[in-house]
Amino acid sequence: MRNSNGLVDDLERLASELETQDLRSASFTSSRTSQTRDRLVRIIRAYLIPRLTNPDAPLCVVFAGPTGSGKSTLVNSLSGLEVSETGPIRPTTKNPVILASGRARHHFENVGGVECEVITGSAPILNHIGVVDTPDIDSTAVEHRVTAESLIDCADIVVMVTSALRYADLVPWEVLRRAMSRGTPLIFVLNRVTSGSSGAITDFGSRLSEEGVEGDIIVVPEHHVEVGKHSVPALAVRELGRRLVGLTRDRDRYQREIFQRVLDSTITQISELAAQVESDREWAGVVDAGIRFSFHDKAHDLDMSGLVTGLEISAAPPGGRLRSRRWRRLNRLPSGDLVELEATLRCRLITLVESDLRGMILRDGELGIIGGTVEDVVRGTHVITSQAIDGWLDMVRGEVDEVNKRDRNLASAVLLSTALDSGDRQALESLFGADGDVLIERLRLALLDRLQVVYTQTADHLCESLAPVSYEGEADELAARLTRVVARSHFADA
Ligand SMILES: Nc1nc2c(ncn2[C@@H]2O[C@H](COP(=O)(O)OP(=O)(O)OP(=O)(O)O)[C@@H](O)[C@H]2O)c(=O)[nH]1
Ligand SMILES: [Mg+2]
Repeated sequence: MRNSNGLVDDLERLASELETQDLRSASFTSSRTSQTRDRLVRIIRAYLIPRLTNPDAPLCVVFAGPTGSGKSTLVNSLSGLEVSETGPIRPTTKNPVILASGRARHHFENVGGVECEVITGSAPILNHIGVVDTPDIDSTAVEHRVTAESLIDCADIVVMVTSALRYADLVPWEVLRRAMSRGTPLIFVLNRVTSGSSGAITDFGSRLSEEGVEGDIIVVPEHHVEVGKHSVPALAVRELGRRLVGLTRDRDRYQREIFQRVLDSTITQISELAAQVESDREWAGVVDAGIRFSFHDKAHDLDMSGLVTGLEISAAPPGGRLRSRRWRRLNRLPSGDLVELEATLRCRLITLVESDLRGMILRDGELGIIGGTVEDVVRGTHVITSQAIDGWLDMVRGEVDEVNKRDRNLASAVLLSTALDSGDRQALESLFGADGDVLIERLRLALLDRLQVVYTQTADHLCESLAPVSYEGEADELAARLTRVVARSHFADA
């Protein structure tokens, strides 16, 4: 158990690399990726490395289990101290309490990032072990469970305490699986068994085998607890104490074995995590491609008819520029009218594009998977939408430079209405001659190209917004939504 071959450095490097991994795209299919990562880092930093650097520290025995199962009572009884509060109010233990020998105090003041109250005593059992009494794992106080789980991650042995009344509850089994996945040895205590509840022993045993757990159960019968006492008679915990002391007899071998188990399972879990992250990233790539595909070329589907209204220009006579002098004079447009037309069009175009984008985001991004709201994404594209439209209006203004100064406002209005809608082709010819049609085609495409940039950037923005926030409990729904997006893009492909 010495750091003979630079293992500490390797583990430290591994922990740092894990910590700095960017897992943003890795949470599409699993909301637990970063929790798993944090846990593996904790096991390396708070268990594996300390075991190499402090090989003589006492074994850390963590008592865990549901509220009221009698953990604190057992811990008190084992150590002969009555230091951990017990009581009828659930939950009782709010912060972890550690019983250790005076010499070992410093090993237990912070366990896996959890600040612990250490109480020292001289009971012989404390020469070899530190006993950790954890808050319950099943109460409504979520932080209790988090604390207990962090402590379990640092344990050399976990004593799972449950009672004849509570052994079937769901949460303890989840915690048990977690402890097992780490490779931690477990001792099972079925506490407070009465003659009436002896069936629970067989039942509990079957549940353990269903979970693939080997090992027998230490049964602690219900004892009389005197008023004002926080422990049961020493006899009640004799078997448990014997087992714990037994483990410490060949302590070095035991610790080497546990260290190796935890190390192996940590490495396996890191490999699994890496594979998961890799496949999540591929999946994220497919989702991104699906979204980008749906936004591709979509600006060209915009229906801009009806955007130009209130423009009163009489029908132009046939015969082109030469024949239309009178018509141009009659339809001269005051600058104020053109400014108003441009402003109205600008607003209507922005509204049209934004509501189209909103609809597409709602369909493809679908609320809940984006880091914020649909409105945040739409708002994020407002500036580029306005810039695209302003740029295009400037372009239209530039096209009338060649036109007789007095007719320029009229020419602008005709270009705008013809480019966006069918407009009056005769009017176009009266102002721009035979080149009018080409000009309109160019303007129309220029607008669509500019708007398409907005659609593409919105797709980018949406993909970025898919960065995971907290999907706890929504992972399945999320996966289903993303599958729909991808399926749609394949459908469109076909
Ligand atoms: N009569 C009797 N009462 C017991 C026995 N063991 C525990 N109790 C009582 O059960 C209640 C809960 O025991 P605790 O030791 O506080 O349980 P805990 O698991 O630490 O509970 P939390 O701290 O809430 O997680 C207390 O009132 C104890 O006195 C027993 O063997 N007999
Ligand atoms: Mg307690």
